Amino acid sequence: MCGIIGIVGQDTVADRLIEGLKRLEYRGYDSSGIAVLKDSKLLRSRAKGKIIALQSRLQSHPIDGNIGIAHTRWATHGAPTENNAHPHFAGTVGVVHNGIIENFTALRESFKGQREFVTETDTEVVAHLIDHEITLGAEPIEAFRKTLKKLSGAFALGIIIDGLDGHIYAARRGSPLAIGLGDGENYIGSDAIALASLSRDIIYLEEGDWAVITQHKIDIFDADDNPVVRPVTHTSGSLAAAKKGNYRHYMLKEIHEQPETVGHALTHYIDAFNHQAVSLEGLDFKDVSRLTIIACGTASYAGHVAKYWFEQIAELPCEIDIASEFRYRRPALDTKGMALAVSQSGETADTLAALRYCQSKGLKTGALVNVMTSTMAREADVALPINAGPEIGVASTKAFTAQLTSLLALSILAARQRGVIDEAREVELCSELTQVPRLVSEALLLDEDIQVLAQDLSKATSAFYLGRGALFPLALEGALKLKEISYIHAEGYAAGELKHGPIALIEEGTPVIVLAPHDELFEKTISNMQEVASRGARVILITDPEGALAAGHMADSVLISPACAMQTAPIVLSVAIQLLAYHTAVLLGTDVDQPRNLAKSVTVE
Ligand code: HGA
Repeated sequence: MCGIIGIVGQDTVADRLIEGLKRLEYRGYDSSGIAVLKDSKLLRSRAKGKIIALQSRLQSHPIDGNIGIAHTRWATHGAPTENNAHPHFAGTVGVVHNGIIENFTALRESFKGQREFVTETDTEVVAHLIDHEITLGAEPIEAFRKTLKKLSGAFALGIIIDGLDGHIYAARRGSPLAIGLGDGENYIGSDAIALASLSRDIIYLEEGDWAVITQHKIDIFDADDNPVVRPVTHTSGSLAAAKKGNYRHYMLKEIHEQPETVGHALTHYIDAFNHQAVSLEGLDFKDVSRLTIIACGTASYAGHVAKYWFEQIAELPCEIDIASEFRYRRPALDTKGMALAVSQSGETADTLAALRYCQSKGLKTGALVNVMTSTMAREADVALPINAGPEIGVASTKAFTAQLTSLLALSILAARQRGVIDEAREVELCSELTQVPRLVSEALLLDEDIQVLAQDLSKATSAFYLGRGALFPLALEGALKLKEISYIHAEGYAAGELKHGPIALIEEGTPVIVLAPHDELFEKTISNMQEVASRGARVILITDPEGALAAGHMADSVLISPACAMQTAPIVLSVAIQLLAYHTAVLLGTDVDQPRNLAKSVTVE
């Protein structure tokens, strides 16, 4: 959330900053802005809304220079107006910020009567603090260092100072920040994607680090102000390849990539030749007393599905908690337990805090992430990739199915390590899993049928998703997808729970999407389907060929997803719920890739 980029260049930077911002737009799109130093003077341009608005502002009123910082915002403090857009200026100082300065009110108060604040943001105070120190006579580096000591909360900062043409000051506490190395120039960016067209040699700042960056030099200091050297990571060129191609939206492209991305996830965890779960260095579930999965949003639903797998396949007690609750509820944890953080970006603030809490309690930790250079991947004892490639659509799709695939494979590994399955069962489970890429591509053939169904759904004001067992969390995910991108109110429910209250909401024509493959819970779910159908619900049954034969006539519409094993059904059925949300949103004309109020990679709590 909120994207930062900065360049200390040997040439003009405005176009390159805009290009970098576009890559970061998935992190926030309330407003954007750039600031440059031109003849030692700070200049800035900002615009409300998407980066395209800033770009046209720059076309009519160009600014440029050889050094600059830029920002795309997801507002936490202050409305998403042009005035609250970053960069924020105070005196000689220009600041871009990702995160929340928690003590900003007290800091603003400390300047009462001395300085005028012109925005509602927490960020503006950072510019004032640095400028204040400079006016008292401090060297800029000293002013920056002293300011960092006064801030509490989470931040990544990029700063340029009037008169100091050659320097960007940067800091990272809580929010991610990377430095890109160039030839005669250097860069900062929220992530390697932002820097993809500028540099592939990246230094990830560590927690508490701050840095002074010039064209030819990068000085990094740790939280105690000691000079430090951080390793340089060479990133792959694939980051630069995040393009929409012929697809109308990134989301649609990412839905269609799933046969491949699920396959990539599988390759890491399953030896498809021998049908075995791959042993992973540092990962042993044998003596683990309890697995605690922590995640937010869609990733938490992947964790919720995995709870069924770890308990049923590996007989490993497993709990799943939403990270924002987990981190503050002071959960009682067993030191023989293991915690697994699940996050696409590996930077989700609440999940990261929950992971650190588990570490502080002595638990072994793992991080299942898409970005292996992320903070979670670096801080957890074991980093586990999902290998989905860059996901640009804000509503997660291919990362979800890659998380599910990885988690199912890990539960098979856990089952073997704990001695609760024999070789034959392991072979059976692994071969079921290796069929998933094919089944997902077959499920994509439902696209046209789903477009037809979406027409009715797009007229609804409210919808329900029902499922049992591991398909209950998939019902939650189906409802979330619909809410996120179509803005239709939707609820996911455990099919057996509906009659304990929410069934009161069912009336003539209420759409109810029932997830019921022909498994051991099929009859039960179909009974629940009939309960809502007899109260006027318009039922869409998502099932497999056998389920369609048995109960298709009881539903208003049927989507026949390919037959698959019970354990893999949550992955295969994901495709139908994603496409249903997608086509509904397209019919409603919403901004599918960048839905309102949302942003990807939630780096604030
Ligand atoms: N608090 C700042 C930055 C917001 C942010 O990082 N969002 O993720 C603001 O509201 O502008």
